[in-house]
Amino acid sequence: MINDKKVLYSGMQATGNLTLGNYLGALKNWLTLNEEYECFFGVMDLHSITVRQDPAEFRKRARNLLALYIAAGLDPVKNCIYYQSHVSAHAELGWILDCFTYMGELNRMTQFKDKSAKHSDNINAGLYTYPVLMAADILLYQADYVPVGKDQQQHLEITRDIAQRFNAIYGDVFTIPEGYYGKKGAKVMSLQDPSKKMSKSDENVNGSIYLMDDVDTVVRKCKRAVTDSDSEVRYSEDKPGVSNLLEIYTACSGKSIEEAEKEFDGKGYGEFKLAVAEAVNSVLEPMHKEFDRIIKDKEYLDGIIKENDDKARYFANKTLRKVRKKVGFTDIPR
Ligand code: ATP
Ligand code: LTN
Repeated sequence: MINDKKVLYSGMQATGNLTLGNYLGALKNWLTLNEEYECFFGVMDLHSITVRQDPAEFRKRARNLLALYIAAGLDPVKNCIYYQSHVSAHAELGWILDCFTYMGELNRMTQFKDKSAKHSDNINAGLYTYPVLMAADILLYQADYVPVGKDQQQHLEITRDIAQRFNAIYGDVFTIPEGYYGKKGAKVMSLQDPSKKMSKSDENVNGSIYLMDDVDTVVRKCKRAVTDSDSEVRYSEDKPGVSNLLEIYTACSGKSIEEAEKEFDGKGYGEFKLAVAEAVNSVLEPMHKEFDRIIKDKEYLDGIIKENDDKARYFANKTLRKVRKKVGFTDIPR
């Protein structure tokens, strides 16, 4: 608890350009939570280097991500929005927790398997211990809830296992976090292959709608989205393409699936796809305006970063001190 509020922690990697999946599966849910909880949202730049990054591009992406958090509606005064790499406690606790994590557990992680298949020339140890660093992120802030997309559920489970193992040895050190999964948009699929999740690192750019895509690009991508050979707008397991578009449409418009099915009853896919594009653009356009304003205001953004770094460090170091003591590291009063 911080200020009598439960703590919520989440973040995104500063790799690639954010997609509508990131927004609907994660960011959008964060917006509704910041009144009720004490929230920390990291730009997960330590995690990003598990895949090679071009330094200049990476720096820009990380800053854009931070600005996008704010543009999407997260108030940087009420929420602690910060860079993971600015708080060294993440890397320190990550190492300590490595020593409380079994290789057998890490071997089961599906994200590791997927990413090593994708980056077979660079299967590094960081990619392998990625979930342990993620556990450190969450446990440092004694988070009660972690809002993420369904794809991160396995990482959350290992976080709980590590925390419980540590607590069983040393007493109540960590809060055991729970996942928090939004109902709509929990898993947005690729527009080109609805059996795959929409992902910012997908090579096929037509599969993903990026938050920075302009109006015409969104229309074009929606028009090209894979559907099926009949023409019925109906939510069903055997219609993965149409069902995915319905998920996107309802998440962006606030309508229910039933309402949407009724709205497009007897109408073809062409009309439906245009309506999906319009709903998406109505979400993206205001975000673009805010983003442009924020990213230009260097002084404002730098000020926010400094303040929030300090806040994050304060809470993270509090937990780290406790952990160091429990483990038995030697600290002397200074
Ligand atoms: P990458 O392609 O680089 O692995 P990603 O697009 O999967 O990236 P992450 O940075 O791994 O995105 O995830 C950021 C957040 O967005 C996480 O909470 C994740 O669960 C959520 N998320 C990512 N993709 C989707 C999706 N298609 N649908 C719903 N949520 C998603
Ligand atoms: N692995 C996460 C990003 C992430 C994260 C976290 C999310 C890193 N550390 C801590 C929540 C809490 C992902 O979304 N791919």
